[in-house]
Amino acid sequence: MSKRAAAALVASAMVAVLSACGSGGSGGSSADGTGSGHKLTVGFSQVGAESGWRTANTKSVQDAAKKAGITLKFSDAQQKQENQIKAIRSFIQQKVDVIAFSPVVESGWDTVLKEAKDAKIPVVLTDRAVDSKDESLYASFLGSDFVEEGKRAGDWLVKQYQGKTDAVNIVELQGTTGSAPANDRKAGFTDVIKADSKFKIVASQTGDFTRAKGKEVMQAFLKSQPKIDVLYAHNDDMALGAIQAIEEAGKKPGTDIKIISVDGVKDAFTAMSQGKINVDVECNPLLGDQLMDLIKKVKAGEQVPRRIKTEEGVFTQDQAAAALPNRQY
Ligand code: GYE
Repeated sequence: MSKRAAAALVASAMVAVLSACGSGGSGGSSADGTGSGHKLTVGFSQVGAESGWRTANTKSVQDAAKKAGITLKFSDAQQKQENQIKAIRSFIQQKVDVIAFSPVVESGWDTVLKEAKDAKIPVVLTDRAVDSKDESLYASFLGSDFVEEGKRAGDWLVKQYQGKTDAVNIVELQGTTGSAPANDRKAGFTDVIKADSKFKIVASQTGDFTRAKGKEVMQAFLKSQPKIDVLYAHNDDMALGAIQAIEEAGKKPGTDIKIISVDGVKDAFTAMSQGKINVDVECNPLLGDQLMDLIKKVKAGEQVPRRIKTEEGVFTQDQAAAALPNRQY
């Protein structure tokens, strides 16, 4: 498919979702908005509480469920796949109407998804994707395009060093190993920077999307790498942890080491307005309303797009202070 055709497809899917939000967002005439009078029960297995992004996402999902008159059974997996599998099995046993979940890693879901399918409980993926070949195992996936986010991070870097020939040493703080955002943000970024051999990823390790791990791994990078020009962090929490490590090592984040981050949470905008992060690629966690709408449609047997992408931007330091008061997360 051409890029333009793909963009048109995504745009039409988004229009469909947006207009659906307008009409069904308040729940319609009956509690579940399907006109049946039966209150929907949804089992939702969340990844954990590892980051500012996640906190905002959880709140968005819980608020939207309440608003839509949906009973939400919420389960926190503490970043462990085994906990998510247990939660999904328990939702199946409880005969919930729909299961929604944000898979901590991409692979290893086929068995439990097949169990849900056999029990005739539809599954909706949100935020992160699975790599299952069998597409009948889930109804739809609502979330960001992480490869695109990685590319945006790479595009900024390429522009920043345009016309320069010296080697640019990059350290990378990866998200949770095996997760869609870690895999895809790495792939998108690498894809863009590989065109110019001056860009070198000299060290790359997981910081599990947390501040504490981001700090710890950055400390190790600072010890082992004689020259670091750029830090690419797969999320803001790891970037914020790394900033502490850089400052404790007597260096200036954003100046001595340029910092590229992803998410766009408030704390990162504050750091950006102080010159400590150079650019932040936005990833929107406020998926709750769209998710509830999608769930209602799936339960009602309506045709839904297989893939619904969220719209996002890129923010630089000169935009940070102005954008800060309006950040919702
Ligand atoms: O970027 C990170 C969180 O899956 C998009 O997970 C999400 C990522 C987000 O822990 O902060």
